[in-house]
Amino acid sequence: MQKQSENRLFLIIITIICAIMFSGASAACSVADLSVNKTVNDTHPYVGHNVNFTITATNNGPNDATYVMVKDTLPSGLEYVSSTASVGSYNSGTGIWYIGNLANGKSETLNIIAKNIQGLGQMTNRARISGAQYDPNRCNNKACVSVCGKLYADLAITKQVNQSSQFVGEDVNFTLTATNNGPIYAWSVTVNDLLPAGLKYVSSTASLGSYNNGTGLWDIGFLPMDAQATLNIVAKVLQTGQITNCANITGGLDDLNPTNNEACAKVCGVARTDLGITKQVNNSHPNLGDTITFTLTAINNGPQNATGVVVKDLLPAGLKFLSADPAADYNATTGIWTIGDLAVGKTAILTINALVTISNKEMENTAVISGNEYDPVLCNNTDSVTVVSNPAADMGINKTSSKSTATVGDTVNFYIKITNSGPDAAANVKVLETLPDGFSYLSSNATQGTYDPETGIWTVGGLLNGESAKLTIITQAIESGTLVNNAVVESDTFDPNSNNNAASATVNVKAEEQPNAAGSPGQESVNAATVPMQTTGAPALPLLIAALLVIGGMLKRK
Ligand SMILES: [Ca+2]
Ligand SMILES: [Ca+2]
Ligand SMILES: [Ca+2]
Ligand SMILES: [Ca+2]
Repeated sequence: MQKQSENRLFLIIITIICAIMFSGASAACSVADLSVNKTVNDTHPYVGHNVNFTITATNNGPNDATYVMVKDTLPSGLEYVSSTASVGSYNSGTGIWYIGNLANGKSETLNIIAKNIQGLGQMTNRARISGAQYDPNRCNNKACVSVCGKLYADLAITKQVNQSSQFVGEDVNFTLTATNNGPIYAWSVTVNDLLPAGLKYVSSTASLGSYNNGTGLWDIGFLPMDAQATLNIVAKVLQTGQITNCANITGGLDDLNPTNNEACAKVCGVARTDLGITKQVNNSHPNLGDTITFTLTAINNGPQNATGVVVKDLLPAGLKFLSADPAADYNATTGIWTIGDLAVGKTAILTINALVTISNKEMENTAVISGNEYDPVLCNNTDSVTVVSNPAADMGINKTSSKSTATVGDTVNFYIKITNSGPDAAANVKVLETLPDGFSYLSSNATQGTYDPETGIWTVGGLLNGESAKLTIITQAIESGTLVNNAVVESDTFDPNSNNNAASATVNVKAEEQPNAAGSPGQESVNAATVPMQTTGAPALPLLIAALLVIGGMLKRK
């Protein structure tokens, strides 16, 4: 109906103009070759996207044109958005762009922006120009341009791992989530997730489609708008350090948002190995001055090889380092035993020789092992041995006699002194003091303990560091000769110096003088008891008595 009325109007106008011309006036029927051209900026607009049509109306003359208009009705599938005209205005309802006058040689333009609401398929937009003048060339009065709609879908992938770090040999769980953000359904959806080196496929579960661990392709297929599909992949960690696992998603449609089409998850492979140390000593109760040997055994219980293995074992006070084997691996100053690499199941052994420099002391010696790798079992990384050095007491003995020369029948005193020079108390001290033949025991006295003349044992008992005890034995010389009296001290306590544990006293005993013998044998013993040790010379009192006897005899003879 509209078109018919337009044509009618056109004919009326032409009739009027020509009637005037043919009425004898000078004017003749005007001729104007109008043409229209149409272009579009995008022949394949995505659904929901705009396209921009440019319509150009031109008067090719030779006369000016009037009542010029272009009719351009948008086809179904294209929705009017806006328009801009160089002259006149466009009525999207009627599709008419009324230009009015268009001078010979002039052009006017109209831009129409329309949205693709159809999606797929061809949409042809036509334009037709007309004016009041006679148009000798109708072939250029129409123009059309077609657009073909396209679809797209914004696919997205996310990827997560249940643990950011995991021990080598253990599993991690990756979760992939594929999403179709639309605006329409997607097909031929595929996720590529080939596990990188350092991860070994164990198993997988997909909510949609299937996963091929050989190709790494998760074939989802059809994925509705706003729908999600998930894939769980269990993989074993094979190596240490960071391992990056990426996945990307593609589909049969264009994806206008590529930023969310790849996702990566990182897992850090952690090495672990169980190092252990044991420590032994060959003598846990040594004496002062002993050399003891520690044996350290380091072991790698696996499951991985160990690197940077060191053992710290500093000798405690009271133990002086002597040597180590292997010597180069042990630093006695720092106490560090450097092992370095230690393969699974391997052991390393170090021996340390140490001198015991303190007595009566409990010394704990600890070794601690460590390496570069994580050690899940710490209770075997330390081992200690306790060395308890025995008490030590340097017992010394000194022995003298009241005289170095004597006559048979004389009383001879033996003086025995024992001293504990420490450093500790001496327990159960005894002195073996057996009189040699030639002396007859008379009596004895001791500052501590008792002397048994039958056994010759002076049982002293305990002596503290620095304490002394004395024993005096009173004897009578009954035989002549060079008589040696030995004495030996001992105790249950270790004696670090055995050089001073024995002493002796020698007495030269002469035979009794027969002619002038006077006095009883016991006379001298009484005097000797009052005379302290006298190693040389003769007692003064017997000489005095002998002199008095000689003088007495001389007087009788007179
Ligand atoms: Ca024309
Ligand atoms: Ca995307
Ligand atoms: Ca360990
Ligand atoms: Ca001694």
